[in-house]
This record gives sequence, structure tokens and C-alpha cells, in this order.
Amino acid sequence: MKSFALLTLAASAIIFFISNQGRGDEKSNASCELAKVNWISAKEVQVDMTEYQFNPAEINLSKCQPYLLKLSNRGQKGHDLNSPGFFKSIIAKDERSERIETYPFDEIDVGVGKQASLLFVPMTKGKFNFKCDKFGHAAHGMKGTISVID
Ligand SMILES: [Cu+2]
Repeated sequence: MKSFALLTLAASAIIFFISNQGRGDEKSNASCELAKVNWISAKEVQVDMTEYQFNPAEINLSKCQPYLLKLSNRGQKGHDLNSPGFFKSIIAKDERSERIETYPFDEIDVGVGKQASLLFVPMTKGKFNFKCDKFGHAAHGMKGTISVID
């Protein structure tokens, strides 16, 4: 029993080591000094949603800078901005508290006539595709890209 526990411990230590190694690049790429982020100075990024497009559809951001993404649904149907890759790569801040955390969802859903906002810092550079995940909307052109540069 005792040796089994030790073996398990050794095995998980190895797994931990391997997964840390594998994430080495991602980790160095993700180094933003969050304590130094001036959230008050967040740059506003306004994106309008209609049938069937995002305006703008090309969004350019800089890594480690704070942004306030504002989504406005000015259409007649419900829309969302879906981008699992992008949302995994940001750190978001609750606008009403000091809580800073990863964004746990793949998308932001915006009802007809509604607005949604997200205060965040892009943590990794890269090009991320986004789309509206409502049935048929992306096929009608409701998609775009977010480019994050250094
Ligand atoms: Cu849509």
C-alpha cells in the first residue's frame, strides 16, 4: 500500500514535469505583468453585430494591453461572438470588483438590442478566428479575426 502511494506520487511528478516542459513556450509567451496593467486606461473596442456581420470584422490588439470590448447587437436576431482560442488566451477583470481571472466561456452571447462588455488583457500573440455560433450565421459571413501582436 505504501509503495503504491509512492509510485503514484512519482508518476504524477513525472507527468507534471512533462506537461510543464511542453508548455514552456506558451508560458514565456504569456508573460504579461498583470500587476502593472492600468485597467482604467483600457482602450475601447466597439464591435457591432447585425445580420450577418461583425463590424469591424478585423480586430487588432496588442499583447499585455488592457481593452474594453463592447459588443452591440444592432440586428433583429440574437448573435454571439464565439472564439474558444481567443477567450482561452486572455485574462479578464470583473468591471465591478478587483477580481482578475481567466475567461471560462467560449463565447459572449448578445440578445437583440443588447450590449455586452468584457474588460481583458490579451496574454498571447497570435491570430484567432471568431464567428457567430448561431445556426447558419457564420456561413452567411458572420465571422472575423482577432490579431494580437507584441
Ligand atoms: Cu449571429
